[in-house]
Amino acid sequence: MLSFFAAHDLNVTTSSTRRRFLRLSAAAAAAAAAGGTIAHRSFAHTMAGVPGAKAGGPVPAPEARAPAFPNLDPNTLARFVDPLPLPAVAQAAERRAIPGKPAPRVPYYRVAARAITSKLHRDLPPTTLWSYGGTVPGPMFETQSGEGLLIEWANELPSRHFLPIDHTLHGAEEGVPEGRSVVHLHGGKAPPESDGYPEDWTLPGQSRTYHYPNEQAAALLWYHDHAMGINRLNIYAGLFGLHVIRDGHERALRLPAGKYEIPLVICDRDLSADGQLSYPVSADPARPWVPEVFGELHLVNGKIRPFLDVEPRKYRLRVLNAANGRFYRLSVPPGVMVHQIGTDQGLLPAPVAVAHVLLAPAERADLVIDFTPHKGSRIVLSSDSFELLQFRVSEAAAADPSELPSSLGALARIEESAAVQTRRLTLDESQSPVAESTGMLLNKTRWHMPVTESPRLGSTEIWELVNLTDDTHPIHLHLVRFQILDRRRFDAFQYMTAGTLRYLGPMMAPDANEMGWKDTVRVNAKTVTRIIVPFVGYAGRYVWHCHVLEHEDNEMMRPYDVLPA
Ligand SMILES: [Cu+2]
Repeated sequence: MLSFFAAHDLNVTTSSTRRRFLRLSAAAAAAAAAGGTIAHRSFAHTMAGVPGAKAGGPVPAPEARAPAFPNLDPNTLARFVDPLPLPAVAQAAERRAIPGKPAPRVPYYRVAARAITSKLHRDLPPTTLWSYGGTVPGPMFETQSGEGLLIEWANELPSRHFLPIDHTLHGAEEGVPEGRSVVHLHGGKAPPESDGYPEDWTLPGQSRTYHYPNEQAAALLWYHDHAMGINRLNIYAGLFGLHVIRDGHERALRLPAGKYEIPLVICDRDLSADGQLSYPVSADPARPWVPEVFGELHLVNGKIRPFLDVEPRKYRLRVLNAANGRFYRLSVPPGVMVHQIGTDQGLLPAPVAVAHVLLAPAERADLVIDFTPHKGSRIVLSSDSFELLQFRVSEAAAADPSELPSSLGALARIEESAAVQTRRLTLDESQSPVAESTGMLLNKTRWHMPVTESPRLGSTEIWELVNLTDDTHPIHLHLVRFQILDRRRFDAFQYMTAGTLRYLGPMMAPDANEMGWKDTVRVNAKTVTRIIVPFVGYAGRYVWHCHVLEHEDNEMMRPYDVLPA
């Protein structure tokens, strides 16, 4: 058994607790201000050293913004009363030609984003959500490597948003349509015009057809909204779903399949007492953005704390962390054997026995869990103290022809010498005088500034991500997959004052369950994380960003250009 999360990952928890405290404090201050007892003053922005940053002046005292209902207490909800829903498999409407190519004709799907209501728990009234295809998560695309598909993404959303837009954020200014939406296939090697560029949104009543060539190895991808400045709200509202790619290599391994392969999409939400989505706001109604969101309720495939009946045999669990900002640290009770067999972009070289699985937002884990010795047991999948899902293992013996091979296939590590360039890129945070986050940047550069990263198609680069902040940031690059080289702690104070990099410890190899292809990497606080990236696929404009959605929406995202070879 390996315990493979490093001590510095715990910064996530520490920092989140600090922020939660500060946010609650701010809310209390606002409520008091509404009563006339405390004159609330907004924090001045302090973005010293950040090009293009403006210092925010004093602003008028905010009006009361207390939620109409206090949030629902998760302890009031009965545990494990709803069966785990499984996402429906998307059905192609017909076969169509790819634009500009008469043949071959490929499966064509149409998926509409629209408002729905859904019961998140047996004892709750229906909750208003935004959905792809009528469910949250949306329909699951079952696809084959090398077999492309077309998806017409139709925007049938309401024209007004139901969650708190912050009009001070880039791309979300007053007057920009609130019902905007654009879909990105996370982990997909897609041409730029089908990648879902954040500013390439559609309006309600419009649609756009994207082509996904699927020329990539078997992996669990996911699609989600990526609309500029409101991405965090659209995903919180429910705009996400899974896209599985299969291939012959994976099929030959005889892993648990069919009804023994279970997708698990995990996320957290807050609900008001009447069961409606509650997205937290700052104390300043003119700037409702909050730096992170941590919901009290945990949903798996759209239900709060569901259960799943299983047989005493092996199962394959395809897990996605679809939360806005929460890191999940998954575990089952000791004695239940779990192996990780794959990561974001496919299989590991060999299974890794795991005691915990740490998943940042957007990361995926491919797990094999063995219920064989646990007939008649009830086994809870948890994240620290949060219960997520209960497995109910039947008493009757079950046949299990599936295998957990000792080797999953060769996976060559990329030599550092293959890189033609190393880019040093910082992760930056600015804070108010009371340590409330006011914004995060990549390389001290805002979204609208000219492109600074332009790798050439076909070349390999090392990106050295220098995290000057107190948080772990999951960094995601569109289009490509990469390997993690190493992580190393450094003296952030010296870097910020003198500009020189002084390491404070040895190079740490990636964890055993990070040794596969990745598309999202945890860049730990005060740590340099190096990734090696072959830029293959297509020339054109893409983005890279932090996958804490509140960070992404507030400038922690940059365009990059893949130049023609
Ligand atoms: Cu971040």
